Amino acid sequence: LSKFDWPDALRLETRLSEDERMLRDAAHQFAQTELQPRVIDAYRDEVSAPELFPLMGEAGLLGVTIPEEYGGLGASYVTYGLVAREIERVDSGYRSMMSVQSSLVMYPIYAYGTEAQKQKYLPGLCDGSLIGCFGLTEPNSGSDPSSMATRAEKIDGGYRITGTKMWISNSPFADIFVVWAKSEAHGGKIKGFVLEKGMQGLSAPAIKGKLSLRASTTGEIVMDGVEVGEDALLPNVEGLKGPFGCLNRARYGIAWGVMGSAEFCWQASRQYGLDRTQFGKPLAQTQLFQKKLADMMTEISLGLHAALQVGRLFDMGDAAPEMISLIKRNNCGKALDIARMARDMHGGNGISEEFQVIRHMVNLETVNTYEGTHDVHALILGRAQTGLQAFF
Ligand code: TGC
Ligand code: FAD
Repeated sequence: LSKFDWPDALRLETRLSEDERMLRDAAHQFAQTELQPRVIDAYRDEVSAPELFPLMGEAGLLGVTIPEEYGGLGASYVTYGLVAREIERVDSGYRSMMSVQSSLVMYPIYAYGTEAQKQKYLPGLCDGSLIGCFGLTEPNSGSDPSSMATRAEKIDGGYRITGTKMWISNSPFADIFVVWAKSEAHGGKIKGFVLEKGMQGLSAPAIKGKLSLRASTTGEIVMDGVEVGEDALLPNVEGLKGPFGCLNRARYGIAWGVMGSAEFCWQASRQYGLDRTQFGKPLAQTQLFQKKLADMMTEISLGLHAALQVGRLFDMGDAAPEMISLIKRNNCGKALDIARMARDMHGGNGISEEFQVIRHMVNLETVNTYEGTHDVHALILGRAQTGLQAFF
């Protein structure tokens, strides 16, 4: 029998290829040298940081799965997951900036767009000179996007789009807006459109006062009769499967990302327990503390291996959306539990920005909610096994 390696209890490392390990290490290096030094101030001061996009682009972290001919890395979904994990080890908000750009903006242009749209937008989105956002959620339409009120009316040579999107990551500084609207020219079906900053009637006010995910900028998208040409339409998909095709990818990346956040909290708690003495011995020498560390290690190890399995299936073209719901729901819920536990294990220091666990904890409240809430994914999994839908 071999020696146990506690940080990699079930040997994820042995299941990664050389290329995957190399790109993961590059992402780790970038996250620790570029992102970690900023995050405490950025979170406290709610700093908007569009300048991070070109830095992430240069490091090859945007458009990991987009083919090289459009400026991406053409790498695997497993690699994309590993990158998300390294960024979210620092902060969920930074991972959010990256995953919206890659899965929710580049993917729909790549999968549903024309060759001209791909040539026009993808290289700039990959190198970070363009920033994108994705507008599905509305003030009265969150878990139930089929009820959206945004409309595209047909006009001569194009469309007029009217509606408001709410809680949109990156929107206040975005150049490119992928928005979903019910199109009268397509029988009222949902269609995707690519809008550009500066269009008449388009604005993106910031949402201030978030007490979670403060290092990521969030806003609205207000479309007051925005007129676009035919070339703004993403022609190759219609219906909810358009936005859901993007969400499958982003949710998958989140399942990896939150494990990075959880690993930070776990390892910080272990170190804290070794360093801090109470009642004459290290906290880490108490049974309760060790039980909590054992639970953390177990859930993280299982969550990472589940994400890897879905990633491998994704790369073989064999992942089902329900598998993604399973890992998004489980890994977010478990990461949130771990972050709450870590906050407690740090005692009073646990509420200080310096120890960082409370920032992860509060971020994970958002991550557990966006991209399908914990309960919505339960309903998806309930429907999958009973054949009965319980949404309405
Ligand atoms: P339902 O009847 O289930 O499906 C309607 C049509 O969509 C298709 N579909 C999918 N296609 C591909 N992948 C999936 N995962 C799909 N899920 C559904 C389905 O086949 C059907 O197609 P068709 O051709 O038969 O019409 O639709 P429903 O209205 O009953 O859906 C219910 C529900 C709850 C499952 C769904 O609406 C849902 O998942 N709600 C959650 C909404 C959500 O996730 N919003 C995310 C907004 S974006 C975001 O949060 C970004 S944050 C990112 C960041 O900052 O990191
Ligand atoms: P609701 O749908 O109103 O849900 C409220 C509660 O009711 C939840 O607990 C939910 O689980 C529960 N619930 C809802 N329906 C049912 C049901 N049928 N049965 C039982 N319980 C139910 N959206 C985008 O389009 N683009 C983005 O970039 C984006 N970024 C975001 C960034 C942040 C910081 C946040 C907070 C949100 C973001 N979102 C984005 C929106 C996010 O996807 C939604 O908040 C999420 O889908 C939930 O919708 P809601 O907030 O309207 O909650």
